[in-house]
Amino acid sequence: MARALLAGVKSRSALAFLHLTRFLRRTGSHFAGKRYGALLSLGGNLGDVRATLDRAVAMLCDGSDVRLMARSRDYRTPPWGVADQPPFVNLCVAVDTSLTPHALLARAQTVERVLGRDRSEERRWGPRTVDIDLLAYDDLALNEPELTLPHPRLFERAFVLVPLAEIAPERMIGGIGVHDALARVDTAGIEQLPPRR
Ligand code: A4P
Ligand code: MG
Repeated sequence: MARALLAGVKSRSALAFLHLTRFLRRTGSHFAGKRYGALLSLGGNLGDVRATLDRAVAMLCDGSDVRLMARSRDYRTPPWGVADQPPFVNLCVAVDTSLTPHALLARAQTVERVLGRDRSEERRWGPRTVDIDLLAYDDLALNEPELTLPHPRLFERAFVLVPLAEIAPERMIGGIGVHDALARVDTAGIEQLPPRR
C-alpha cells in the first residue's frame, strides 16, 4: 500500500516536472534548471550616472534568476563613437543566471526603460541615462539582429575591456582572451573612480 502510494507521488512529481519543463521551454524564459555565466557592460552619461548604474545593477541582479558574481569598479571613460557628448561612466558585471539569453536581454532593456532610457529620443552612440549590453553568455554564439553574441563591438572598446579585465582577465570570449584584447586597445583617458561612499 505504502509502496503504491509512494509510486503515485513519484509519478505525480515526475509529471509535474515534465509540465514545468515544457512550460519553461514554451515561455523560453528559463533554461530549465540550469544556470549559466554571463557578462554585461553598463554605461551612461546623463543625470546622476553613478547612482543610476547602482540602481541598474540592483534591478538586474535580483539574487535568484540573476545573481551578481562580480562587479568592476566605476570608470570615467571618454565618449566613443560620437565625440561631442559628456564623458561616460562604465562598469562590467559577471552574473550567474537561469534566464535564457533573450530573457536576460529583455530584463536589461526593462531596467533601461524604468531608469529613464528613451530610445526614440536618442541617436546611435549618443547620450543616454543607462545602456546595458550583453557581452557574452556562457560560450554561446548567436547572430540575430536583436541579440548578437558575443557582443560584436566588444573588442574595439576600451570602455568595455578595462572594467571587464578587472573582473574576468582570463576569460576567453569567442577564442580571444580578455587580457590580450585589452592590450590591443587605446585606454587613454580612462580613469578609475573612487568608491561612491
Ligand atoms: N543587440 C544585439 N546584440 C546585443 C547585445 N549583445 N547586447 C540589439 C545588447 N543589445 C544587443 O541597442 C540596439 C539593439 O542592439 C537593441 O535593440 C538590441 O536588441 P541599443 O543599446 O539601443 O543601441 P546603441 O546603444 O545605440 O548601439 P550599440 O552599438 O549597442 O552601442 P552601444 O555600445 O550601446 O553604444 N562611449 C563610452 N565611453 N561609453 C559607453 O558606454 N556607449 C555608447 C552606446 C556609445 N559610446 C560610448 C558608450
Ligand atoms: Mg547598447
